[in-house]
Amino acid sequence: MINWDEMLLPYEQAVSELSVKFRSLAAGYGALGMASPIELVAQRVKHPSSILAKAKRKNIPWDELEDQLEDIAGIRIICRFLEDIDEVVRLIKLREGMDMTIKTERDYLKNAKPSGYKSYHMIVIYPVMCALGRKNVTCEIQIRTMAMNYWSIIEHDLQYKHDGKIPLPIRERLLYCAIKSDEMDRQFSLIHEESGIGGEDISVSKPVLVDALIKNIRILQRSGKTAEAGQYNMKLIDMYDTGDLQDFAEMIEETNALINGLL
Ligand code: 0O2
Repeated sequence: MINWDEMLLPYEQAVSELSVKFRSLAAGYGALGMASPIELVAQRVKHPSSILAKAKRKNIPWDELEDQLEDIAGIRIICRFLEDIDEVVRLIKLREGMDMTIKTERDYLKNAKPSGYKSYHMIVIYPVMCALGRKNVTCEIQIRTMAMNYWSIIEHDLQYKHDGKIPLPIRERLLYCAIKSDEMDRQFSLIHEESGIGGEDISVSKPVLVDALIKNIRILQRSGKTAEAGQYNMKLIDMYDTGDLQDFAEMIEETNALINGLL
């Protein structure tokens, strides 16, 4: 008799902890004005009905469920660009021995599934200390682009709707979509490379810089540097329409220097 609450507890904790870790990592890039290779992080623990269905499909005995089903805990890392996938894989490998062990990797980017499915999978062992004690949780990390994710979510829903037997005409159209999605990923990669934005965050825009400058002005105001704060406020208003990104970046640097002088 399986006690589902007890069995799934460490898996729930593992996906919660891992999501926080990957989201924090992504936020760190943003805080430094750098482009994060991680766009989104999703987590899920497989529902008991899916666990039972998969165990049945793969002939896994009930008492070997946890040893043989490697994706009860699942983390999905969504990237903007194809090249970000390699970076995320590299970052995960750096964690080896730190907070996880990598068990296996499956590269469905180089070798797409016959369905057209593309993704990079890593099976990791992640130790948790939960209410029931310590447990090494096996977790599947899927890394893919937004385009791959879009395709796979729709295809996955169709698998369910058709009980795993998607009619041939739909499968053909899905394959066509997978090819188009692949083309889109490659075009975005080229645009990314050609625009020469390197490691900078392409979402850095005038509103982002203006907000950063106002944040600095407020720090100066609160620290008693009211004259300097007033001066930069006026400069900001004067240049709001005509200033370019470089002008705002320079003002941020100048105000950063003033703030550093306060410390
Ligand atoms: P769910 O509902 O997402 O959890 P295998 O029998 O060897 O092909 P295995 O051993 O589970 O499958 O490993 P694999 O192939 O790496 O697949 C693990 C997960 O990858 C799947 O879990 C899916 O999430 C995803 N996946 C694999 N192939 C496909 C595909 O063709 N289409 C889509 N949309 N997703 C896929 P589950 O348990 O199948 O599904």
